[in-house]
Amino acid sequence: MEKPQRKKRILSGIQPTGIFTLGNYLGAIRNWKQMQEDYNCIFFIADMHAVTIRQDPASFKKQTLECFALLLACGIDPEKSIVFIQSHVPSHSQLTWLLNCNTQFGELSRMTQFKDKSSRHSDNINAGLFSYPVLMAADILIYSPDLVPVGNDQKQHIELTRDIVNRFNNAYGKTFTMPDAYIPKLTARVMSLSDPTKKMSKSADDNLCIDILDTPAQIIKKFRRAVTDSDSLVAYREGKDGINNLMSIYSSITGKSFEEIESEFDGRGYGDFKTAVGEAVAEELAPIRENYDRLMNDRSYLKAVYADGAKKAATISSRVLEKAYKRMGFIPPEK
Ligand code: ATP
Ligand code: LTN
Repeated sequence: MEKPQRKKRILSGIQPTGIFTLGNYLGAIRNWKQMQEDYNCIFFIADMHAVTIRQDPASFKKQTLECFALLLACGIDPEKSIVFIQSHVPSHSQLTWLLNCNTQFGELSRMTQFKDKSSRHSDNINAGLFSYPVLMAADILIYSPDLVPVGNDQKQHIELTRDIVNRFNNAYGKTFTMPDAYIPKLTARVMSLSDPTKKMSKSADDNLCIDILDTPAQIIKKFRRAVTDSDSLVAYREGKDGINNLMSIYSSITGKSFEEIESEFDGRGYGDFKTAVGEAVAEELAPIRENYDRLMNDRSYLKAVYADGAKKAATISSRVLEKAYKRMGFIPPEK
């Protein structure tokens, strides 16, 4: 008889730096939801990553809980997946130190996210911001996942994680398994509606950013104001960044191909198209708002879910952590 294949393990995280955007949803969370059916999944709120940018303690605390509830509201199901808050599982920080000592200054200096964030926050270029990718490598490696679903912007960090695996395993013997990035094609990058050359980002100051808790009227209004080019052809072409972005969003929500969208809006101009995209997005997001309101009214349920998630995550992660300490030659504590 054939041996049943082990389900592959998936791991990913998201920062509680604001209410999730349509970019987070289409680029990440919606795919996570689907993956729960075929993989063993581990998802967490990356609160320790969020403090690499200065956070106001009261709003950070509030936002972390809101983001946790939002993950569940988007369909991440604690019966199927392990869901927790990163700072509740100390092995993440413990492994980070070991990996910090096995990562080079030069390679961290080349990270584009560091360059970008340090120029945007030049008053607070802290050591945590610099070693952000090392914490991310630790998040990944303590769970030995097969795949790490992320948007395109995180690809460089996964490549660094892979380099760390090679270096560590060569120096100390096989300790970590090699993870692979898993990047969805169509919505790897949802662009900003006010500047379609920049990615839609929850921490950017962008009044057309679509929050997944926006009301249908707010969503439609923002799409109607989306920046496009000056002709009127709904078609996916080089140089039409705004329209290309709207087409990708519409396609990923409705499942229609670019050709189908082009013929649907043939001769109808941008106004109709923008409204249609806004309506499709509003309809997709409406149930999430309802779930979210319900969950936020049940704090004790939320607490029970994150406590259970952290317990399971701690059990899995302690094995790899102990192995890493041992391989590097630390004396194990007496039990
Ligand atoms: P911040 O603005 O705080 O840097 P962010 O909005 O970029 O945050 P993250 O928490 O860094 O979001 O990312 C969570 C997940 O969402 C990641 O997998 C990331 O690649 C994905 N993601 C973020 N923005 C987009 C986007 N515009 N399009 C597609 N995927 C995205
Ligand atoms: N850095 C990621 C969030 C994140 C993550 C991770 C994603 C933190 N740790 C581990 C995948 C695996 C981001 O900003 N999107």
